[in-house]
This record gives sequence, structure tokens and C-alpha cells, in this order.
Amino acid sequence: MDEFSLIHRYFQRPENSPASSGIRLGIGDDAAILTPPAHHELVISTDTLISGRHFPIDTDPYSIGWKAAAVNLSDLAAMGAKPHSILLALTLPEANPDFLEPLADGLFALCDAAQVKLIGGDTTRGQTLSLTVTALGWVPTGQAILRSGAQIGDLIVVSGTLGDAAYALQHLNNPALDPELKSRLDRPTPRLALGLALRGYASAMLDISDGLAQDLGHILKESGVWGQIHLEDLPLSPTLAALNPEQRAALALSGGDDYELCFTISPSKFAILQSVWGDSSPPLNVIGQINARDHNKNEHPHNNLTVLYQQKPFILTQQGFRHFE
Ligand code: TPP
Repeated sequence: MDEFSLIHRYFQRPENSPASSGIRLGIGDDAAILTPPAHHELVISTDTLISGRHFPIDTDPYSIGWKAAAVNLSDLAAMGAKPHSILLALTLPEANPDFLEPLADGLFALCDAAQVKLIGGDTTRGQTLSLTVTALGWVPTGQAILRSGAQIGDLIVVSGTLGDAAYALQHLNNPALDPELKSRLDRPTPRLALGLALRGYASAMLDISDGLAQDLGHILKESGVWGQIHLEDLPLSPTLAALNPEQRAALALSGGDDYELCFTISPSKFAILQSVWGDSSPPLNVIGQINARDHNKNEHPHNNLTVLYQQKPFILTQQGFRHFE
């Protein structure tokens, strides 16, 4: 199958869905043409997933397609943006229909649920399967939620539970692995509704891909503040809650692949948010607060985060996922 028939067969879909608003020209020409809504800014992000590096090589193709879209839509959620469309650059060792069909199904299942359209991309042949998705979304001008806005006195809040995907990655060969934990690794849910709901509430936000300790560190650094979190307050699934503190910390703080949102918010706005968000999914949990300066921090002067366990500083052996270590 050549490149053009491959794109046509698996990735070109009817144009007249409700998601096509704002798309003057979609997939199939040299480039797509979008019409941005008035008084909005374009929010754009890209992430590559490489087989064996970002997902186990035997991951099912539906999950691979889903995850490639999910991690990118998660970046838009983290800005408070409404996702609009994606581009996909795909490198494949071979064009096998038994693989491509479910891969496209997984990608489109999430895109359809999020009303996101594939507007272009590229396919190439290469030794290692790799997917680069670029996601585009809109936010009303000036309303995007940056990493740099955390204020002294703000609460630090996370959505959902942490460490599930990292636990699943460690237990892939265990037949007793809870399928729910496995699906947290394979098919993460981008927190799109929450990201939108946090406009006007969160002072700073990001999505947790490399592990909370490392990612929250970015908010603290960009905002020029210090932060304290409490190991006891981290939201955990029952399997992880049963582990010892070192194991819990390694998975929930340094494991990564969570794709939950971490944000800072003033206590008064959080009270209002709770009445608006209520029992909606995912649940929100306060795990710490933003400080002016932390004098406990001498042991890690390069990092503004203190983790407390039983009110004492808890030393992390690793901050989070790093590609080059
Ligand atoms: N090994 C395999 C086979 N699968 C995994 N999911 C991991 C390791 C763990 N892992 C790979 S990349 C990553 C994690 C936790 C972090 C997120 O990827 P990155 O490219 O850093 O995304 P970004 O932070 O740029 O969004």
C-alpha cells in the first residue's frame, strides 16, 4: 500500500461532522486551513511517542492510537484550552492493515469523544514505530492557564489518582495486574472538562507526565515560589495505598504517565470550585500549599519542592522521568 492510499484508507474521514466547524480545508491538501473563532488565541502542542520508550512494544494498536491522541489533548487541557484538531506524523516499519485499523480506531475513538478532527499529517517508513501528534485548540484571549501564575498561600491540588500507570508498567508481566491499573497506562483520560472548568480559578496548571515531583517543580520554578506537599495526602488507588511510603512516593511522585492535572488555586476560589465541580469525575484533592520560602530546603537547593511525611522532610531518590539519564 502506498502512502496516499494508506492515508485515504485509515485516516481520511467524512468532512461534515459537527467537529469540522472552523476547518475550511482538512486532510488531503498540502496543508489544512483553519478559521480561528473571534477573540480566541491558538494553543498548540506536540508530543512524540516511540515504541519501547513511551509504551511497551507489545501494547495493542488501539491503545497506541488512543494514547498518542490522549497525551497531546492532555497538554491542551493543562492550558485550559478547548481542543479543536490534531495532526499525526506516523513512522511505521510496515503498513499492516491488522495493525493500522485498530490504531486508527483508537485514535479516532478519543478524537470523536472530544470532538476533535484529524486535519493532516504524514506517514513514513522507518525501523521503529513512532507517532508524533500536534494538537491545536482555542482559548479566549488572555485566559490560558500558565505554569507561572502560582501565588503564595495558594493550595496545590491534583485530579484523580497518582502512580497507577507507573505501577502497571512495573507489573506488566504479572497476570494478577488489575486491568484498571493497566488501562491507566495504556489509555489515559485527558482531563478536558476539568481543564475548561478551571479557567478563571486555577492560578497555574500543568499535566503530570514525568511525575508530580518533577512537574510540580516546573510550576514552582516558573512562578518563583516554594511548595510543600504531604505524602499522606496523595490520592492513591487501593493497590498503591497498601504499599510502604518509599514505594508510594516512587510511583506517585516520580513514576510519571499519570496525565492528571496539577494546579494551584487560592483557598477562596477552591471553595467556590468545589461547589461547582461537586462530585464530578475526576475527584480533586488538596495535597499541599505554596510558600514564600522553605528553610527546610538546604538538602535540595536546586528544587523548590518539599515533600513531608509525618511532618518531616522526605527525601526522594528520583524526581521523575528523564529521557537522557
Ligand atoms: N518505558 C515504557 C516502555 N513505557 C513507558 N510509558 C515508560 C517507560 C515511562 N515513560 C516513558 S515517557 C514518560 C514516562 C513516564 C514521560 C512522558 O513522556 P515525555 O516524552 O517526557 O512527555 P512530555 O513530558 O514531553 O509530555
